[in-house]
Amino acid sequence: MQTRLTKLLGTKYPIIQGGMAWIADAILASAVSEAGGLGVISAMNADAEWVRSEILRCRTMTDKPFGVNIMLMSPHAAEVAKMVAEERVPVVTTGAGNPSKYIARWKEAGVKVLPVVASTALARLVERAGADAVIAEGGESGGHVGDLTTMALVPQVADAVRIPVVAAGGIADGRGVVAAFALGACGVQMGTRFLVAKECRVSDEYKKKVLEAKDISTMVTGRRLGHPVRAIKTEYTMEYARLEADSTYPDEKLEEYGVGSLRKAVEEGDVLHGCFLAGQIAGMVRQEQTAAEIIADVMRGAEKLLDGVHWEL
Ligand code: TUI
Repeated sequence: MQTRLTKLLGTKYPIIQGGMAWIADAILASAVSEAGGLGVISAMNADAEWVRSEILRCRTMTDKPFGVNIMLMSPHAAEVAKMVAEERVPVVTTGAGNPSKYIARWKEAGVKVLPVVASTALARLVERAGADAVIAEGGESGGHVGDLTTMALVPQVADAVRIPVVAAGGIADGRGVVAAFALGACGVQMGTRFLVAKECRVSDEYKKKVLEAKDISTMVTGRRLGHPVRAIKTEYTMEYARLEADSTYPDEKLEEYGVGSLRKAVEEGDVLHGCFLAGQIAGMVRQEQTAAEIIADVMRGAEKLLDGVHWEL
């Protein structure tokens, strides 16, 4: 299936894997890219040398295009931004901030730039700064979330910019892909469904939490500190919500309570202190599959719905 996104990225399918912090490594990214999507390595809070080693590792496992996601709140964002230009990675996606100051350097190095945006204002800004496409991510997604839903955000971003729009947040199957097309996107980004990929090396407890989740199993915490994140509801997130609502509990202690919780979920499977980031579609994710099976299943579903439909994508 060819769309403006597959032409831009040089991929077989219009599917990007979300740059999930602590989770999206060279193994997952190369598996998604080999399967015809765009695999993405998360730079999370790591330094440039760690990210460079993941890029080199990815290149040993695939010769297909892949990306690096730079979380702009990371203390190492600037050095990682410089390094991905040196390495000429095919694609950069960004999250949790405005990447405009880095875009010219990436473009000079031939890097395709796809910022994640949660508003039309940021979409317009990054288009003016030279972004190749935008990923419009609604608050149904896991991790750091904006205010708008995918349903409301994607068509407004599609009207606001001329560059291709990728929809993210709440998409897990072919129905979501076709809905994204109907809203004006020419591709999707999925994170939560890839959490249970065989090539995704999160703890077994993490996969179990996603597989057991139902529609109302996620919640958002962290609004008080300005970084709202969606995760699977657990004792830990409920306690965080209680502390957050308690105005006598200081911000610094709340911040402290959150430190390390994602790593504890991903690496240790710590169900008491871990924060299991996942999107609202976790309830639709029913089985562990290879990245190739996930992509084939999503595309089969989309193509079935699109049979006989002729859209300009
Ligand atoms: O970034 C994400 N998802 C993430 S980042 C992350 S790591 C983290 N851990 C703890 C606390 C906070 C982050 C986990 N998940 N998605 C992309 C995304 N970007 N969603 C929303 C935004 C966004 C929001 C506001 C992008 C820009 C923005 O405005 C920035 C500006 O300067 O205008």
